[in-house]
Amino acid sequence: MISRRKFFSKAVVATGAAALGATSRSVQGAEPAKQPLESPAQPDQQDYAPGEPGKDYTPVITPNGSTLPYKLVEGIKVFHLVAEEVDHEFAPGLRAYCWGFNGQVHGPTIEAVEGDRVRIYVTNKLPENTSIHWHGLLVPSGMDGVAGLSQKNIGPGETYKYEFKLRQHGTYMYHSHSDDMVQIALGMMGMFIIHPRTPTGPKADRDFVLMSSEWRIDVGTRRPVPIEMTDFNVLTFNGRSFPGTAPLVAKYGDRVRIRFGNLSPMEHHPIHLHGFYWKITEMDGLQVPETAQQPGSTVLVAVGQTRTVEFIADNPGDWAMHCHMTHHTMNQMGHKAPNLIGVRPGKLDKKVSTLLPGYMTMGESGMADMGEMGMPVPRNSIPMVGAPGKHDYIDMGGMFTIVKVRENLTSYDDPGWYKNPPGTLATLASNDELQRDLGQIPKAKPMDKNMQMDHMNMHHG
Ligand SMILES: [Cu+2]
Repeated sequence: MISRRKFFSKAVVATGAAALGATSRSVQGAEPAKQPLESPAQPDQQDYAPGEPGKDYTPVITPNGSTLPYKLVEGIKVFHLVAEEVDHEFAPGLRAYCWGFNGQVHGPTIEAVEGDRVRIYVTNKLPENTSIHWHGLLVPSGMDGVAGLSQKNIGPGETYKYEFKLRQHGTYMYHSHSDDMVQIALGMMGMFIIHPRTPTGPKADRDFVLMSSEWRIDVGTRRPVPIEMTDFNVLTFNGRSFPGTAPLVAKYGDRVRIRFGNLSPMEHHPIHLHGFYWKITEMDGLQVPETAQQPGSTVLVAVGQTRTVEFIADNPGDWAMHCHMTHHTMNQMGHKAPNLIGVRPGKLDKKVSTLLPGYMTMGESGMADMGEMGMPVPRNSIPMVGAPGKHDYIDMGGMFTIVKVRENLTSYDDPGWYKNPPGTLATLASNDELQRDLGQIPKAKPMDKNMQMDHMNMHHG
């Protein structure tokens, strides 16, 4: 950070001076510093040439999204966000009228360089007031975007102008800060990436941006419910639910950076990656010193937080990356169904079907096959839907995507499914192998529904 660096160096000098005088002063007690500390919120006077993509930074990749273009006007980067209703597809089969920016849900990623001066016009095409907050950015108070507190509301049809200098670098966000509950539930948010003016550390070969959110969209309807507090049924990365999420493709050996942001209305998301360990290099946009970077394969991204991770793609394959809350890797489902695991439906289906043609008791032996059965679903809904995978049906949805790492890639287009080298794929065990290694062939009669009931009774009685 440009001005923070200055701030810290002066702070060190001040602390050193205080330490020298400490012996005499400690008797009388510490005196407050008389010289005001330089605040990082003071404007940085130094001028920088506008950072250029490809020269000053490698642009980020927003899967299923885009980067907001800018225009240079007298050395200032000029952006234009248009807040508007968008007919948005979450995954094939589910569309809803959301609120986003420039025809997209979420809004396009804003990308710039530390030291750049940006001017951002916000046009409001919504039927109500709005305003935009630059989440994590150090801006003058009047540019902070909290309607009523920092500025007037942007009325329907109006265009407001924000302008400030970027005096930090890292992963940030922007979102509506007027009628927040409604506008965030309807999707009014995006990522704001600021590249360092003087990069340090290894350069990322693949630099991805993933924003998490959650929605309540009742089956068969086309409007997210903004008053929902707990029962979200559509979970998204960059506004898309699996199988609508684009894979993150990397070459073997690439340094991969993923910048997670979470502006879900209510919930935190522990994002887990299979096949690799990463290090958390940034928290809320601030660089973590290398010696303090936490290693792991799951990162909790709380509402309002950003977390940036980096890893080397040294493990070829198709790797799941998803929120580890199991209800967050499901698509639309109600949570008011009775627990039918182990229940004997007996003749129930037949009896009910005389009243409700096509009725079927669901869930008595698990719920994994509901998507695969291709059961007729209400129009415009993706209840329990996953997608066909290479080996079988993938019965996950929601906040789920695939990291695809390949040797000998010629482009970063989706390379299709991974071809498992011989001997590296779990397969059905042969009788010879079982006899050799276990000394027996396990009796593998699946649990009968009636047996399952008796089994449960045995445990409880
Ligand atoms: Cu989650």
